[in-house]
Amino acid sequence: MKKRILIIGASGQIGTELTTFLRKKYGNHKVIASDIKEGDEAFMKAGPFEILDAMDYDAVQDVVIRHEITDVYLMAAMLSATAEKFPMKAWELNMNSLFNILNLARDKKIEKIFWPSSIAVFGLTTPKSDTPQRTVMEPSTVYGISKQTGERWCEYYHKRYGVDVRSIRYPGLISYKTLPGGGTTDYAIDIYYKALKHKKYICFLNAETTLPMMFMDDAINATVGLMEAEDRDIKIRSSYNLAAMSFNPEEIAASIRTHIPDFKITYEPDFRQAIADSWPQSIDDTQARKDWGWEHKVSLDEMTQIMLENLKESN
Ligand code: AKB
Repeated sequence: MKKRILIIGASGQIGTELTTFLRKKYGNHKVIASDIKEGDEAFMKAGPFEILDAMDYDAVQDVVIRHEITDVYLMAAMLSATAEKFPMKAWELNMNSLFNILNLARDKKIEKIFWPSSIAVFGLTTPKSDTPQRTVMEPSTVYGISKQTGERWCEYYHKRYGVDVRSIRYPGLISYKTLPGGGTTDYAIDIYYKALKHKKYICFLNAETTLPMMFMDDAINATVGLMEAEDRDIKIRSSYNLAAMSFNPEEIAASIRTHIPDFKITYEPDFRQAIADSWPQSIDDTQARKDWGWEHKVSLDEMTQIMLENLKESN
């Protein structure tokens, strides 16, 4: 098979697990990991690794040509909370990296793109529960604005230049292998670390903040599933709604208490509360399930068990 994959942002939370998954599937030498910084040594040694700035068009093109890349997964981005602190940097990174890849595909230097969008594309005027695939979208965060704009450009490049671009609106993603950085949903990872270490957690969102979430294995299966789907089955070229579970901090704390009965959670909401309040509570992903057979597997309680078991072992 001619397929050769480049992952940009491979040392990040999603990139690390995606790289490992794709290397197992296609062979180590067929998956080129890249990031602006070096990652875990074992991970970098397992297959080809390039230091790469996603905003540097010439550098990205050079890696694409040298490694005869066919598919690119662009996982580099500045997430919601950090983006509020550095609005222009976030806009530059999130948009320029996308244009670099879209333009390489337009010029037929690569065949297929995966680009992650987010539930952050929705805003205060969007219906909060079972948010439909197509609805009002008035994002109020820099990150959300960049993702919504990105979605429009993806659809435009598909319609105008025939670019095969595929995308998912990720909910909050929970994993134990690599820490996330700068997101609003990150509390749902940190809480497991603190539960094991201190049996208490101070949450930066309030008790009732329900948000859509997903365990990383489901997210990786969805990502690769979408990339492997037949072209004719992909009906959405902006980005697909995707859902697994929704919970608030009180509910995840209750799930942790089934393993650590004296675990305590307290609340000190900060600027991230307003970001979370602008996002949906649950997502309708009927279209993804119908078009390319998406199915999630992991529930909140199953995820709690996996998280606690694995974090206990690694500590
Ligand atoms: C964030 O919290 O910024 C991300 C996201 C929902 O896209 N996890």
